[in-house]
Amino acid sequence: MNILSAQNYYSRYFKIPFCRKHQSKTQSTIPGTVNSKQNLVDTYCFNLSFTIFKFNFLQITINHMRNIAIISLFAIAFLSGSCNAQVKPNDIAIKDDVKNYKLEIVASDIAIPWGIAWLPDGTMLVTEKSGVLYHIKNGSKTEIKNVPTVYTRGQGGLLDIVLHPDYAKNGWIYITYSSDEGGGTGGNTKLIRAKLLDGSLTQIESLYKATPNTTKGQHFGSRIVFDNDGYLYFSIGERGEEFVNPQDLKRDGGKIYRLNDDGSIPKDNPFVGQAGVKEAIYTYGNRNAQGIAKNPVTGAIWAHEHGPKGGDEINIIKKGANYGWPVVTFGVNYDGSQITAETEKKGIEKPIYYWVPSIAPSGMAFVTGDKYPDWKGHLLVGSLKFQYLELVKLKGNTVIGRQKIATDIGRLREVRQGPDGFIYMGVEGKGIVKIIPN
Ligand SMILES: [Ca+2]
Repeated sequence: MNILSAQNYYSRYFKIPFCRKHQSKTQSTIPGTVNSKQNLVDTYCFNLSFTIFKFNFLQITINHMRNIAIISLFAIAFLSGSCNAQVKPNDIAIKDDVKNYKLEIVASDIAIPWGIAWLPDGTMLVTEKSGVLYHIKNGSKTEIKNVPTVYTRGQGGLLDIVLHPDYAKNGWIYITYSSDEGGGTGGNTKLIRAKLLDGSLTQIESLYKATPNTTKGQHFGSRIVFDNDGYLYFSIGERGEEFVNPQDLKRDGGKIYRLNDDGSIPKDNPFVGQAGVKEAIYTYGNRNAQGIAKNPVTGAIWAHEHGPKGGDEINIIKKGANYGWPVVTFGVNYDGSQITAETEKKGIEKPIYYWVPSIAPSGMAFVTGDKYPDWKGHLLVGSLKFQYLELVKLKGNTVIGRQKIATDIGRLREVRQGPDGFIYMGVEGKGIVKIIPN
């Protein structure tokens, strides 16, 4: 390990204020942002390291020098203050699990249960990321046939599933997945609708396919929700191209889209009529939304999104709004380097809440009904990283409390309230877990 690689190594774990302040802010293609790939630690940091390097070299052998240099760099990091942990000022402390419930596995052995939807007979449809759509009845799983082939790479695969609000009348089921359809190698997120007949998907209609295909494995989204007026919203992440996609309305990715239920574009979508834009876009600057839900009180669409390191957000989705990625963020790059110094900017919608450190949110549900009196009217968000369900307590549109539920359950991918009023979680490696209050 040489000095520079040691420096990179410890910078993953430690932030050094005097280094960060002197980072050379090479401008990216987007005004007001810094291209993370071009972040350069300035000569002040390097010279300091190099001085230690020389000092060591004069006194010890080359073998020892390498080790001492690394130790010295860690010592600098330590002496420069305990500035390594990301801290959110005045954050709402998360309360411990009260455990006034039991957990019951209602469908077991599902690797990555991505989305859950209930048929009118109370049985469940569950997407498994690798491309299997399960029909679950009384705990037993049957694979639905004729599911489109998914492009499984990285975070891509078979994603969300939602029934049409008038499913009982029209039978439409909506599914998002990553698809290699169209030109170019790789894949991108696609939305279809289909009907279910004799255990098989039929009448499959393609409603939207993001372009271009890419072999990048990041940030496909995706979640689907209908609002009270019958419009369909779905998310596509920025596909690992943060400086290319989310702020460009002519490109897919880093957006939340709004369509009519047949895939046509609503005439009042915010960017309709603008030359070259993707007219299905409803909001932009969204990094990677893997939780969307309709607020049962206001009817508004809420979404959370993965931030970079720190800075996962909850946003209320407003027509035509820019949610800022990567122009503003509360997070930093995974290596600790700065993306932008800005956390807010005129014309950019602020999150109603953000998490530092990131919880890696997936799945989102509002609690209604009377099964869980303490949770009613509040929001549930799954955490992949910390492996619990977070109860986000609300007063109107303001977050006023946080509480852990199902602590240490595993990577929590999906949470929905079933038509029976119970909360169901999709947990990686476990399956579908029901929360039964005591
Ligand atoms: Ca934002």
